[in-house]
Amino acid sequence: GACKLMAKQSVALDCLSYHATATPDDTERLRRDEIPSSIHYNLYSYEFNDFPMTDSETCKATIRMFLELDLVRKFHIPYAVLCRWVLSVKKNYRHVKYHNWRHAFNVAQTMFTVLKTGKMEQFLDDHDILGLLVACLCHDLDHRGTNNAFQRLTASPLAVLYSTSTMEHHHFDQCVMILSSEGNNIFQDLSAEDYRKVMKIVEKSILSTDLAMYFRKRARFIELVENGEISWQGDDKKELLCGMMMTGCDVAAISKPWEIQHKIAKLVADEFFDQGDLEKEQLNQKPQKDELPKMQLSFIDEICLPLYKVLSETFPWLQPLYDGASRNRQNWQDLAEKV
Ligand code: 5BB
Ligand code: ZN
Repeated sequence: GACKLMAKQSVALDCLSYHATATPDDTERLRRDEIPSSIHYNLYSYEFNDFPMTDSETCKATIRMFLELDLVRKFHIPYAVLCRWVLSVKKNYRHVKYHNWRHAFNVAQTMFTVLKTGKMEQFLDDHDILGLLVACLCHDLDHRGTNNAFQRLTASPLAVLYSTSTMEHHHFDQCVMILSSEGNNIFQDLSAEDYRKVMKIVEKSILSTDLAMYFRKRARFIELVENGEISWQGDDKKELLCGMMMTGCDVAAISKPWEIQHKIAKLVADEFFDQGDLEKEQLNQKPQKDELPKMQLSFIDEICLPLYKVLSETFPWLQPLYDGASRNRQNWQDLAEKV
């Protein structure tokens, strides 16, 4: 009744109150900076590597993606607002080992490659493309390095607020909050109808990054493909396609050249084991210890290869994602057999 509602409101305030946006100085500096070309940043490549880049370069490369997709012109995004928004988004990622700004940036770059090199642009309209790029950049906002199960088990305020897809709902909330902060609304010139349309795509795309939704999505996707789907038009089919693309980009570290994949897997493992330490502390649980190569093999076999298989059979220009994951499977297999 009323008491429960009050409790929920205070939980919501607890979860939604704090966030910071970009400083005027940082915004002004970025606004004045020259934005190098996509070629300069290697943005069209499935083998893109962000490790050598500075944070400032990742912001400029992000702006280059908006320019190259012609979103700034088509949606009348004020350039200073775009600069401020990118910096604000970066600022609202925490310095956890894996689910940080660099991960979000890489997911966005993979989406860019999938749209351009992967030729997926042809199935989407401008609203979808804007929504997808924003969703990629925002899809893990304020991640704490712990998963949904951890939120539930520790009865975190977030889990009280959202019982399913807990973190993903929070990522979307954070995305909305940044957009509604003074000078951060890159959608400010959209009509009410376009605004609603793009926000719906952002929301559905962020929620679809909950891996718990992936298996259902994949089954429905395969069903459509087997029934000869080729147009992918219509809200439901579009949403499914965008969801599959989001997951494909979210886990694309698995398809990177081996040196990159190996480094990123270690970051994922570090974050997993940090959560394991917290579980021991807060829940008296024993961390389940398994070896990294074996864990990566099951991740590749159960999640990544089936996803990239159906995607590349349907959209041939996405084949490099399958091939990269397949090569890394062999590398992890070799390591698993060594010990
Ligand atoms: C993932 C789903 N989870 C509920 C149980 C464990 N699995 S898993 O066996 O596929 C798995 C995936 C196990 C270990 C993993 O990493 C150990 C270092 C991974 C893994 N996940 N490996 C990766 O390289 C990447 Br990228 C990912 C995706 C990032 C984590 C996504 C969040 C999943 C939380 C449920
Ligand atoms: Zn992610």
